[in-house]
Amino acid sequence: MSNYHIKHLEEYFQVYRKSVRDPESFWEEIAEEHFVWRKKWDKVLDWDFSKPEIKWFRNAKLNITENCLDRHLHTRGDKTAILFEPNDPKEEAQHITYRQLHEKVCRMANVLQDHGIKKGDRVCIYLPMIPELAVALLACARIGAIHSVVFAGFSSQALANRINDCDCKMVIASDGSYRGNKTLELKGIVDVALKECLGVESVLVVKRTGEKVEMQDGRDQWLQPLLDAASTECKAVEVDAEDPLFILYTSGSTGKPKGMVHTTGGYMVFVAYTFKNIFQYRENDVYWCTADIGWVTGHSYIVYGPLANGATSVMFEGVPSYPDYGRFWDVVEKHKVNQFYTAPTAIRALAKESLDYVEKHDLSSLKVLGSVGEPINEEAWHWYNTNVGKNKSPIVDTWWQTETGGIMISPIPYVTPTAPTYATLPFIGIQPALMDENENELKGNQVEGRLCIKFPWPGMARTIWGNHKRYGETYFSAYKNKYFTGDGALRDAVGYYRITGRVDDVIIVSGHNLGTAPIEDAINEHPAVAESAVVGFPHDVKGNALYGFVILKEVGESRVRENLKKEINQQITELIGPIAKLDKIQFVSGLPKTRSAKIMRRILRKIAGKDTSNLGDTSTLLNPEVIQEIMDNAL
Ligand code: 6R9
Repeated sequence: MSNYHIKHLEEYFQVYRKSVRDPESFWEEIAEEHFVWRKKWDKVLDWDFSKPEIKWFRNAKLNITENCLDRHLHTRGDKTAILFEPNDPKEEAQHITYRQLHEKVCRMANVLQDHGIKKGDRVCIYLPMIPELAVALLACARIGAIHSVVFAGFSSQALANRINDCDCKMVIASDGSYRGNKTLELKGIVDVALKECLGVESVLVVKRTGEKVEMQDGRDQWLQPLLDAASTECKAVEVDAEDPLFILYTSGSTGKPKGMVHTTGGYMVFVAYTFKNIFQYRENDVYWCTADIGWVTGHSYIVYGPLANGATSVMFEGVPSYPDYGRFWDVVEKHKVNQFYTAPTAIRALAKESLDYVEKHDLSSLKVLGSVGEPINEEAWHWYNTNVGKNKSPIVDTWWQTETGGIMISPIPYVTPTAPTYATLPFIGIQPALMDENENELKGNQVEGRLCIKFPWPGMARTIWGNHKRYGETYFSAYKNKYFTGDGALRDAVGYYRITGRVDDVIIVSGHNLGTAPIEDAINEHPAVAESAVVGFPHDVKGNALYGFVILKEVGESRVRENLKKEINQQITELIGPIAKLDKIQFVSGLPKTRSAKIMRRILRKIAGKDTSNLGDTSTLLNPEVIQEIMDNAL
């Protein structure tokens, strides 16, 4: 038997050593014993980080939906696969069994095929957190189409860019979405986007809110009647282990968003194995991850990881504050949730509200608490541990990225002793390295540096869609033969890792990655703006918030300037989405620049964070005089 389910610390160390000593036979055993393949691989791993090229399970054939659905039908046909909890607590929850989910996926897969979608085609999914979203992912996977989910909070421009970047032929959207007491339109956003997307042949529309929408003849259709008419059987299309399963965009420190490409076989093995261990999932548990499927956490740990293990995965449409701040705990009590996985920003927001919201609910079902998306600060960790976990449910602080596909550094609950703010130990098969500025690996403990990974793992992204060169440059050029994460980390005296945050120009706001470059581009498109620089500053709920330093072409009167602030945020909302709005905007006459004309963000970050006692070395600045002015007027 392979070590699929780790149960104590000694076993962790033993299995970890095995996974590092002989990664190929380790992953081969896991892959062989716990998944169904149409054809086995002839080699487990081919890799060369200098190219970069990574291939797991060479020539193996499979369909991931046979692993997530078909194989459970005999043993778990009537078990709930997806437990849908709607935005409005008065609307009834839906328990979708494995058998029903299989049927729904087959129906939708048939509809996609009827619309000409074939293996390898890209389908953009722009849906709120309703069951059709999960069904749409799986329906694509069923027929070998590549899904590209765009979070339904992105603007029409951001949506259009993503659709065009990977040439989607189809968009699956809904009329609108519910978020707390608000109803948002989505189809209208799609319509605007599609003016720029000439390659999209069809739009399938889910009815959710009943908004009035415009349907373009010959292009747009309501999905439900098509599903009703479709067959409940659809043969799964066989794909290669290295065929792409999905594309998911993530912000980079420069340039446009990167379409990270995840392939099928390795991704499946990695997300399933991490899910099983990091949440210690047992057969009758109810597991809930509050992320949106628009982000990687939802892909890996609402859909693929849980379903590959035959788990019951809660899908929540709403927000933590509606109808009141007790909503999360209401859902935990109602569905007797055993594993609960959320983001520090949500914890901090809830910790500001009365404890009554937590205490009036019975949370005794909880066994494991998870955290993801950004570093969890000590205060939030303790609040979570004491009030939600009642000091008995371990917190798994899980560090990973869109690029890594699945969790990389995390405690295993009831196995690894936890410590606030520490993601603790590398997961099985993961070989982290901390690097100093001279590209040397920092050996031993009590060191701090840049976090790299030395050896491939099955869930890693294989390329950036349409730009393999950028993939190499972004992840494999900073340190020879290592994957560079963009994060800093320290390793303490016992070998535990703490992630210290991004070391590049990506800012994590409420757990969402935002690159400064696209935000600055959006600001600079305003006709009154000459130049801008965006940095993050600490925010007690969002973790970080955005501070923009903006140079105007003409200084103008203060009333005009106040209006300009609104217009700049409006511009950002239109080009990216409301998540990228600036909390503070300061108009400046210049930006601190190095002699090579690079903006010295380090200084701006200090000013934005009100930490100006030591600005560090400013001797290489071209225009040191602007610093005083910026500090004098800082917000
Ligand atoms: C899964 C996800 C990735 C970036 C990552 C890091 C930050 C995620 C974290 C964490 C500290 C954790 N991050 N989890 N930082 N502790 N437990 O969030 O993917 O959206 O691509 O973000 O998020 O900075 O590099 P993604």
